Amino acid sequence: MVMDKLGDSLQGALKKLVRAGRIDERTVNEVVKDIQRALLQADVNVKLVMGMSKKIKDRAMKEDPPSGMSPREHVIRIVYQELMEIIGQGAEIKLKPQTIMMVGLQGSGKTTSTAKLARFFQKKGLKPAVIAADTFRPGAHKQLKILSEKLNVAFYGEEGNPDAVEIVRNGLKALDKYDVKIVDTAGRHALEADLIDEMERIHKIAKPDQKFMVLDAAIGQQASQQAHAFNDSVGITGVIITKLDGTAKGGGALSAVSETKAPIAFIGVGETPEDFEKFEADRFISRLLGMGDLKSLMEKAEENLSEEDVDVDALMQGRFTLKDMYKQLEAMNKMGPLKQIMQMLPMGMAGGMKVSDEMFRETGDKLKHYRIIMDSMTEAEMLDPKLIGGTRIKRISRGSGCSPEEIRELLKYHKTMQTALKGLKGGKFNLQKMMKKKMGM
Ligand SMILES: Nc1nc2c(ncn2[C@@H]2O[C@H](COP(=O)(O)OP(=O)(O)OP(=O)(O)O)[C@@H](O)[C@H]2O)c(=O)[nH]1
Ligand SMILES: [Mg+2]
Repeated sequence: MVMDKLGDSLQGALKKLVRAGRIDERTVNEVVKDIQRALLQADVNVKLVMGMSKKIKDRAMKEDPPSGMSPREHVIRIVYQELMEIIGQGAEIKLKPQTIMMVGLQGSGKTTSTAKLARFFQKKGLKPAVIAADTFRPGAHKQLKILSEKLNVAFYGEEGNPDAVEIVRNGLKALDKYDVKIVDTAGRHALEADLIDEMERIHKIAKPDQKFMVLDAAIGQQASQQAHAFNDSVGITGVIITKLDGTAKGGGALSAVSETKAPIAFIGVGETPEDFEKFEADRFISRLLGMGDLKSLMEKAEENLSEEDVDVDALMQGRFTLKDMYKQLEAMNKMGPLKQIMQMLPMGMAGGMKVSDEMFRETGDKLKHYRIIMDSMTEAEMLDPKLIGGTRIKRISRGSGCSPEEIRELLKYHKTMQTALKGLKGGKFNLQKMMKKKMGM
């Protein structure tokens, strides 16, 4: 998972609060020490960490818990708020026609993020198009072309033309009828004169509404220098932090960017076009702290499911037939790796489990079997699984080539999901309630 290690350590620290008999100065000190260690390991700046820990300590000892909040919850809330403070709010992304210019050093993930961004707007119902204005690196044109073809996104490029500015000018004209035009530019290994000059000229022609700087999370704290440098030359409106899936230094990059006051717009969490998230600090931190993230799960679901796919109202009332489950499995398929979905569930729902890659693979295989089994059921059985008795199980087993045990397991799985969904109904969206449950308070 993204920033797994930091998440684990922070969750470990908060668990100390639960285990402690009383929340006194000693407990708070211990928890704060653990948090310090966790943040430093994630490459967050020492000064920032020290400042934050002092604030947590002071507030935890001096402020009275708001009414109705236990001392434990109070401390957790302070930790949450102070983390928000160092990560900052995400950038505002408007869902309307606009031109976006991508800038960043070589290999930071500009081209990949251009495609991901196009996908993002496409899912929101806008018509995106991309322009290949990297004439510096051989193959850049082709790379973006292939990516956009896969996504069914309009592409403009002029292979062989070395004049990036001209390409952008022509491209914007040719793509006039598209809503969101994203310009991929060349990267260099450092912010040098050539690059600045080209960026400025493209900037003048494109008059972009957004200028996103793409930044590799692996550079950690140094992100701050880079953000400053790009900001000084073209004035960036948002930062895309990529490769958060592959580094332990994500905390450094996130906090350093936040310090420069350039808001973080998106994060890249893998190589496929779906591995991309709009950055929202509160969700991000909830997830780090292991409090689940129903909000983003729900949004992800909304984006990918059309209404006929799932009857959300029925689900919320606990009406969850095998047919619904089948649709859900299909939807999950659409949504991409199961692992990502599971990570967005609150710990309670995923059973508080730490799931290994292996288990995810197994679960994925299982779901495939489940679908085969359900294909052998009748419509009536799908709507009312109680109809499925011993003889029917045998029939379905023969029809699907799966064992009767597996069919029983599927029925049990359906029951569990049904119960879980009933639980969802009970207002678990409330953060405090979720925390309480998770922390056993
Ligand atoms: N794991 C992971 N890999 C990423 C992510 N974003 C980009 N990459 C990979 O990073 C490498 C470089 O990405 P590009 O998009 O080509 O980078 P670029 O900034 O366009 O590079 P230049 O055009 O050479 O300046 C590719 O192998 C991408 O697949 C991410 O969020 N996670
Ligand atoms: Mg590129």
